[in-house]
Amino acid sequence: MKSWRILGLVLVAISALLLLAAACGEDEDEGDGAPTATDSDGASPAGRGEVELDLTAQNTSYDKDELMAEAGTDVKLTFNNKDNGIQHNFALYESKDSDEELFEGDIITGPETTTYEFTAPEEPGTYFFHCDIHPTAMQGDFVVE
Ligand SMILES: [Cu+2]
Repeated sequence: MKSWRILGLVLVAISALLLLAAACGEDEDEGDGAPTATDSDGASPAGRGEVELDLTAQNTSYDKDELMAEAGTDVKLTFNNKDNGIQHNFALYESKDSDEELFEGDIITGPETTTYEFTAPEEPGTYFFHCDIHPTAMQGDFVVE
């Protein structure tokens, strides 16, 4: 009977400690979280912006040899293939010599327009894009700031 009561008291004490710990933890989170969210909107993943870019393919060449986006932004790339009966796409690579494809846009046959959506790389630098069908004729730099 006596030991049962002690066990009960111990359990109550443990629960009280756990509740206290949880309450403290929450307070700390709120304290840390609020200023960070307002201070650096650009650095928080939820605060990342969106950028709209466009690229046209005509006579088996792109109308731009450079596209730009901020690191980690959601890119909406409107791709206009004006070449009647010819297939083109946009594909993003780590570098010109890299086989590592960061984004592969669906190939479309002109005349057709599509929108590619992808996230710009997190690391600033100069990346590379080309058309997978005409990799040497259609290429450019994808600059991440
Ligand atoms: Cu092409």
